[in-house]
Amino acid sequence: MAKSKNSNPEYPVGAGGEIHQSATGKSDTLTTQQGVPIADDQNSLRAERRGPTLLEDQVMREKVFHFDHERIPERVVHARGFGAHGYFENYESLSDITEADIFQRAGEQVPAFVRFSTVLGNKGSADLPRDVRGFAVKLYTKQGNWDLVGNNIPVFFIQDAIKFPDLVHAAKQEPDRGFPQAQSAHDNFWDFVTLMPESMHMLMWAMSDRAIPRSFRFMEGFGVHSFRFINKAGEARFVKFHWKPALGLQSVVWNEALKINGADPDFHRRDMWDAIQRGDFPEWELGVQVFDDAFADQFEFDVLDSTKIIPEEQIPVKPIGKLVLNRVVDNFFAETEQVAFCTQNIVRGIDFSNDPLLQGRNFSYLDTQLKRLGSPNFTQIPVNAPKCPIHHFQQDGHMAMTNPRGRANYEPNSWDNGEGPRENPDTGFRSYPQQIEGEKQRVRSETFADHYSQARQFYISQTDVEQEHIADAFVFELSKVEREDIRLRMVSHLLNVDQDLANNVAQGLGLASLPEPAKAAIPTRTDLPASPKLSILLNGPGSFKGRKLGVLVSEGVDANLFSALKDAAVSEGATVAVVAPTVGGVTASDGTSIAANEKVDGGPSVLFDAVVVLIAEEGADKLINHGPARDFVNDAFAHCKFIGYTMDALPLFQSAGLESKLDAGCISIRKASDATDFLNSCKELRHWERQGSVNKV
Ligand code: HDD
Repeated sequence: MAKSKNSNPEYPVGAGGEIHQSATGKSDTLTTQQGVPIADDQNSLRAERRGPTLLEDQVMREKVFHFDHERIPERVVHARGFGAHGYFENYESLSDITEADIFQRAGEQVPAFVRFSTVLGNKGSADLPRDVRGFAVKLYTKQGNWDLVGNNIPVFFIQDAIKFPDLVHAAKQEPDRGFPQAQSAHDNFWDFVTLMPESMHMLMWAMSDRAIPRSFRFMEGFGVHSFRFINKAGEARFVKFHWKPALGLQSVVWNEALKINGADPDFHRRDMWDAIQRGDFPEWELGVQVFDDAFADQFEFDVLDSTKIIPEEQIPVKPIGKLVLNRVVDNFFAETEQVAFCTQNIVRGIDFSNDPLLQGRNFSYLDTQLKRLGSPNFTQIPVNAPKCPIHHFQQDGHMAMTNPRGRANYEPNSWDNGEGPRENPDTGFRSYPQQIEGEKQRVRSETFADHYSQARQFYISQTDVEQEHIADAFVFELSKVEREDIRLRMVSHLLNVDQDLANNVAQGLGLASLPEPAKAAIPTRTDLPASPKLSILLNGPGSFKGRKLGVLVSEGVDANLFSALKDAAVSEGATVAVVAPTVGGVTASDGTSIAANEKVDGGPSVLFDAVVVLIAEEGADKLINHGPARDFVNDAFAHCKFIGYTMDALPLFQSAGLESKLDAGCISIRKASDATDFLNSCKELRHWERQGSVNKV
């Protein structure tokens, strides 16, 4: 009797990415999609040497037909993204709190695929606008795929999914003109959010340095919502998920972000690609905040409200495993573009909470995948296919690749003697049987009504430097807003967050006077203590590992100093990029050639975490009055970077107007041991003491 089942087959050669590759490495003959060898791929078929092209030309028609259909709709949000493969490794059994298979055994690994993204920009936009970053993780567990579709910010703009289309419409390009794209600095965005006070907490995060990360490798990730963990005994607890980067958190400064977008619009994806290719595998720890209903009931805010966090000081984050990204994709479209995350993809031992944002997402993601990928069979695309056995009776539809054999395509049936796939209450997914009673109603719970207290808590948890960045970001964005009433409305909200912040923003906007504070449904609580874990700078890694040192060299550069610097950087786990007057590189003092990675105007200092200006007398002339070289040091200085320099570089600092300003973050490098001292200083990442003395950037 035929068994009726789908069983996750190995994808057949030809359906995946292997069509052009010869197993033997020798060149294969070019063929059509039908496998017909092609004799001439340069010329279409025509009647007579200079006559019209023939409709009959099946080779050209097939090629152009395929080309015409190469694009699928880009994601309506998070269109620009970058994915990579890796694995998740579980630290210890969590069987006491969840029966999710992935968390049962210490040291066990499951494959993972992660896609990072910006939210607002279209697919071809730059990597470094001020924006939230998506952090979507697909874990191919033995009990099915679990997608944790999060962001690098633990809260969200809205509380109810019904407002998501409004939020996204307001934030993306304005509908009449089609711009600005990839940024929130425009009227519609600020109009909407200032009319939605629930977005205040998220706005504080979005205006903080979190929204301009140095790279994906230096970001936290958050599941945002409260989920449920359920153990074998059926006991449920709430859980919030956190990803903590092994290399620590780091962001750029705003003026730097603006320049990076021009110098290298692919800054983040290149960084990820390069790190994985050189074996420096990006790593995060998965941490959980687990709490019971009793905690939820007495917590100051509603744990179902996605505009709120639970401070780590209140419920510590317990590390439970690590995520390592160790393989770039073979094909961007096949994997990164076609990967389909769905918040509804959870596994036994995990359940949703009643967060109305999450509940709405569960509808939206499945729906959007059908639109984007065009078929309910998108789970058969290799990157989306589970890596555990699958058995079901769903079949047919566009692009069905794995229709089962046999006669039975329904259940129950008598064709398989009861051996075909059947439900199993012992191992099957189960929902937490939460008691629900009450009236069906379209309301927002009053427990969601405090919109300012955690916004204030976030702000007071930041260092002075970070607070200044937040104020500057509000000023920048609101200065792009044409309508003054919208600017005023934002300041009226800020007055409910922090008076100094409101004053600073009002001053930055040149407002003649402060508006009245916005009417608050619930007055701001001032008793919530600062949560130091919310600051990036208070939690620095104390390491330069994974960072990039840019070394500007001239002809005749001191070979010893250069190799001392390189050695010091490498022993810190950093990489070095050589920037030279020409991409041909330079000849060092000992006659050896030093290859360049960048010509100076293609490798501005914004691309590096710290810089060294290793100029020798011989080659100084070429750089001292060279605009891009001046910008190199000027920007590094203005962005509070650590700068190493040789004495022969001083005329360049002079020509950049910096000679008299050199401070403790500018370190002279005369002998090899200075290189080590310099790299030690770089562990601080930025010389923030300088921020007050440089022009605002
Ligand atoms: Fe969403 C994509 C994260 C709210 C509807 N979302 C998307 C992606 C991420 C998030 C990371 C990109 C996935 C990928 O790389 O392919 N979204 C979030 C977070 C939210 C959130 C953290 C709030 C906590 N999203 C949200 C709501 C809705 C959506 C409330 C709809 C009601 N999101 C979508 C979507 C997208 C999406 C339209 C676009 C492309 C896709 O799903 O696959 O369905």
